Amino acid sequence: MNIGIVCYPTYGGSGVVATELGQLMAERGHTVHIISYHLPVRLKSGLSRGITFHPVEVVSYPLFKFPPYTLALAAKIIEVIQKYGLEIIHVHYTVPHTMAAYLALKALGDYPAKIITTLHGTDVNLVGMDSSYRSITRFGLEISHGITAVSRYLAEITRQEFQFFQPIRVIHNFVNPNIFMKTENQVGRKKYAPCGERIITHISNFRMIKRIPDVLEAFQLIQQQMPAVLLMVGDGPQAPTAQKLACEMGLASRVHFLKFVNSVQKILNITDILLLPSENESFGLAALEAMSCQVPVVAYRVGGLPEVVEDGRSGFLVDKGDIEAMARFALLILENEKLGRKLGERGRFLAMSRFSAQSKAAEYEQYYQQVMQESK
Ligand code: GMT
Repeated sequence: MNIGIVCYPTYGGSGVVATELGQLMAERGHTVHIISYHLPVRLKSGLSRGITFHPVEVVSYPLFKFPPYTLALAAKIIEVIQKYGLEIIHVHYTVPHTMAAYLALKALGDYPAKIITTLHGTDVNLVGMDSSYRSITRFGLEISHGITAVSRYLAEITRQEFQFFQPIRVIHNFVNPNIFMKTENQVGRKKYAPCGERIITHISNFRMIKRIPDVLEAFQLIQQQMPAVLLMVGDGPQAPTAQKLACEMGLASRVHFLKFVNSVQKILNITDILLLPSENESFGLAALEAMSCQVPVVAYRVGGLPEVVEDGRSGFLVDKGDIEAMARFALLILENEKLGRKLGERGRFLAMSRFSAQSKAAEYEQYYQQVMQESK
């Protein structure tokens, strides 16, 4: 198949899922065209065979207070279709990717490629529900030839909130268990925990929805009971506030803000517990990557997280806002090596049996074929 993948290139999960799926499809013999405004982060190590990257260039002009990205993207999709004849345009994150793909097909006189939209979360349950985007998001759902959601929770919330009753196929996110696997990293451990401190990690795009202050507060309670350090991986709008807060809480020497790291798995390999106290999370890719590295997860019981983390078996889920419970469960794991090991092993088992990259790539491939056979 000739597949176009439209995505955001950033560190957020949707860009990671999109580009890793592109790589998997290319490995399976398909031709893949990735269309985005920058080279996606997980492609920076190099493009593999069968993948071409097409950058979207947005021309700015004094008249444009807001340069029209949707039009530039549609124009790029047109160009790629004219040159390579796409059969599937798989857009990740609805806004504005689905609308741009639709525009491109219309501009080419109803070109017969199929648009598949993968919903990732905030595209429908936050941005899409804002009154300024609601109607156009619903339109995007209606004109998609196929729709997938990364969790049952997200499919359900989309049906309810948009009163949208066409089929939504749930294909959970995935992890490559050969990359995200437990390996020794004594050097890393010594670097951040020279005196044998326990290592707590948080990984996110540091947006409000991630509730970064809750991470710091839970960590404060943990480190009052045992020597520990906190690794904050990622970057985003809340990072400066978090740094300031860590200082105000007297935690500056124990909290390391690592920003973006090239190899998340290396950090997970020195991590004892991953904390994920998000306000909402349609899936929680960071939790799955941790589980794949045998790291227990302590998170809020929100959104699609219960579909990823088995409460009591691969980590613990606590009520949203219950920072004390989060710290208590983290301490329970840290104080009980056997429990930590059991949770880690179960997480690895789940990652491999339910969320392996190869099985999800096969599901997407089968779904592409199904959508191509259906007429709409
Ligand atoms: O975080 C966002 O605002 C958007 C998006 C992204 O690009 O990272 O995140 C969502 O997609 C991920 C991949 O499917 C999911 O793992 C995240 O749970 C989801 N984020 C939210 O629902 C907040």
